[in-house]
Amino acid sequence: MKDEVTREDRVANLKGMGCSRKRVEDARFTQGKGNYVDDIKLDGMLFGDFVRSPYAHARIKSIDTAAALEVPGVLAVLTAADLEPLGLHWMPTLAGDKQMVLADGKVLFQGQEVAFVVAEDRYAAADGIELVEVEYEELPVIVDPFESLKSDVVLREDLVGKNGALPDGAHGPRKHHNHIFTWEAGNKAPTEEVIANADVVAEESMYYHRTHPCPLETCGCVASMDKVNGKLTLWGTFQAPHAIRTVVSLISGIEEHNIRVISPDIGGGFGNKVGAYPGYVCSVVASIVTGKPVKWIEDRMDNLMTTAFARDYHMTGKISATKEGKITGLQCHVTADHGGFDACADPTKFPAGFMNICTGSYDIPTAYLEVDGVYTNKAPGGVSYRCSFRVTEAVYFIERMVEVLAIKLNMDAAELRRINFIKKEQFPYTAALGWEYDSGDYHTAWDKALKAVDYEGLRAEQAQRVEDFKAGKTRKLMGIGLSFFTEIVGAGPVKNCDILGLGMFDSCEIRIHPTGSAIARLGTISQGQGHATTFAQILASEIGLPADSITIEEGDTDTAPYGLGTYGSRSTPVAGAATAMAGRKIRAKAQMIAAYLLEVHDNDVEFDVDRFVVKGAPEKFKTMKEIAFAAYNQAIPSLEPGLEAVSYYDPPNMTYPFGAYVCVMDIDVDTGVPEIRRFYALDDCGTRINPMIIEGQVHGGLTEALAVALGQEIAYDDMGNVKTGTLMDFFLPTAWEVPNYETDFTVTPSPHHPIGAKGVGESPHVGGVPCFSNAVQDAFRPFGNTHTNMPHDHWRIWRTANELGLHD
Ligand code: PCD
Repeated sequence: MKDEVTREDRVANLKGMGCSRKRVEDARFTQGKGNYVDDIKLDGMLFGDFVRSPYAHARIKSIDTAAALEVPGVLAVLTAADLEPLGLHWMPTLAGDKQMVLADGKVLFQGQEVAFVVAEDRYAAADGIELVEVEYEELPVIVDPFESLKSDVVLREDLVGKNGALPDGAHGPRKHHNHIFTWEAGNKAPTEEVIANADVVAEESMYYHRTHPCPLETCGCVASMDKVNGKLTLWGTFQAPHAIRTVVSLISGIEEHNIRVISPDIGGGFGNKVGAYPGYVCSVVASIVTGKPVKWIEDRMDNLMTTAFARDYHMTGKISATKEGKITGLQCHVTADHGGFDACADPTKFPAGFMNICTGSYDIPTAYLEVDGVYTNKAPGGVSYRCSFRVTEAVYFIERMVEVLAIKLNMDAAELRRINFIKKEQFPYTAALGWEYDSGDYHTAWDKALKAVDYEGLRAEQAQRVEDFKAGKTRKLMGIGLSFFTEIVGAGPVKNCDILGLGMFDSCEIRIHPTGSAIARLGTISQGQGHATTFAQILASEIGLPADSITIEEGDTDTAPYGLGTYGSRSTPVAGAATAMAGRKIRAKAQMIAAYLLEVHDNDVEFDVDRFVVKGAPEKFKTMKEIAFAAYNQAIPSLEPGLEAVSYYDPPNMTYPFGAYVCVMDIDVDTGVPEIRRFYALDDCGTRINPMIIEGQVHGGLTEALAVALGQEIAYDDMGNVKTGTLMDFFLPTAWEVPNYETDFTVTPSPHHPIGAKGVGESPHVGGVPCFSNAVQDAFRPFGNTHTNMPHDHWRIWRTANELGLHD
């Protein structure tokens, strides 16, 4: 029988950092007790929905709303003409551009919002939409950014001055009326020189296709203007509720204290819910006009066709090396298709996000990157989709370039990586394109990964397979996909990262209750990541109260401290740090209280798991629970009552998680069907808060990576019609397609983060896409393939086999 509570018991009781604590939010979610936006039902609530353009580019000659207004239940139809007097027919985008809220004179992409029908319910709104008569005059459609830059057709007439003058855009001079910006990093001339004089140069062009995060829950909101007290409440699927409040205030003129933004439960965000959409503005206006709450909820097609897409990067690269394989230089040019409006959600100074992390995990002395943003007749957006700001594109680029270089050098791609990795002793490492990587140990991770999969054995098996294939003994090829990635997450230092002028710090406010339980509120917002579970674990370890006694609350701007929200895997690096720092303030005050209660000097007590102990006398202690009570019940000289703390944390740097992935794939050359035999993922996200949640994040991210690499895309035809606007055509993997993932880890803490943690949510996607793609490419390498574009769906894989003559 155990009669003494050991120190281990006390640690276990906290369920603090490092513990695979079960997700506290799941009790609700698995019982249908979640509270999503569409669950909100208010008295007299109306429903608004959009008339959307069937054309990708057309002039609007007229809009006749008379018949729609006759429909029983339809109360109002808003058009740009109604919004114009309020100055709300256009709105600013996060990228410094502006975007039509409702079509003003023309439409620029299929599905664009033309009119907003407000009705008593969703069905009446749908009937009304059918009867709004819009007369369009079709204009030439441009879906190719290269053509766009050559075309006489002006997509954005609003951005061309009199006499055809081209005023600068938000990111400097524009070269053409359909050009948005040019963004450079690194040194052009020295890089060109290195490449011109190199022993070996590999060149490749690749298209990272347009895709979409497609969260299970679509975007939506409920706006409720209380005209009596002048307060606007806005519930919505917002990944950044405070930023939305500020934006709503700036564009509506309603003072910020009169706006309450609430993000309730969110059914997946994946970057899709960072930006501001016309639906939000129209719902607010409709609520002000009607004096009633107005709900707007997208359907699946609306979501896929019109809300923020991801990628659409055409990348061309050159990589140079010595004969031995030491990389000497890297050059990258991107033509970035931004659609009709530049509505990316990157920090202000980074119009191409963190694409300048494209030197990857390698010690590349010289590099140059140039990105041209271009308008086309496609939906706007360009948010992340499980990649902080174009890191997925950057990692895909470098991980393909390294493979292409290995082919050129006739070298093993794993070995080529190994000899070029940044070495452990080089950290903090400043990359040629400017970032300072905080910490890393790439060789250890790589060796562990290759050993775990028996890399040598796999290569031998693959060679045998090629022999067998040539001998007609099999029709299946084997591909070994490798990728090693470095992520950059935790935007970010306020000095270089802001969104709309709002510095990207984050926050945590803690209140300890007298009986030793607590509530902590953060500026971030979970969309499924499990913050209510993990942030309580950070606090449990920092303040010595059980995680089960700590409530985490996020997403209500009336109660939560100001923060920039959850995307770019920034919650752990930034709000997680704020949580630890606020916890330490609590602990500092607790120390004074404990010393007073124990009648010793402040410096004579020390923290131990869940208590303060008199140094050298472990039997003399006060538990945090006792201290909490004393904070409210004792008059302690020179200390205020209560136990609360707040921290606004501006991180000194981003964090740089990394990982080593290997995919083993069999490909049937006659059907083009890939079969994933094995997927091994080693992630290093520094200190691990909840290993089980990390594993779940990795599974989720890898599955989205599989989707993107092997079939998911938003495709357009020449007329700008979206060909993949429903789940019949848009590939969303199910348990059927998903392999068994093997996860692994190393731990290289971030030296500047208070608990050494780095983000992890995006990593598996960032590293996963090139890994799946490299596996496909590698299977065909022995037959002369260097590169084929994603998505590698069955048809494209079959076509590659065909083009390589494997069907002859
Ligand atoms: N963690 C731990 N540890 C470490 C890290 C982390 O534990 N070291 C955990 C935390 O706590 C949490 C998670 O994990 O819970 C995550 O985190 P992070 O990384 O920090 O992140 P966040 O910020 O929180 O989040 C964000 C992300 C993103 S970005 C995305 S896309 C996605 C992810 O997240 N999304 C999502 N994941 C997820 N999941 C879910 N479920 N849902 C969702 O929606 Mo973007 O930018 O937005 O594109």
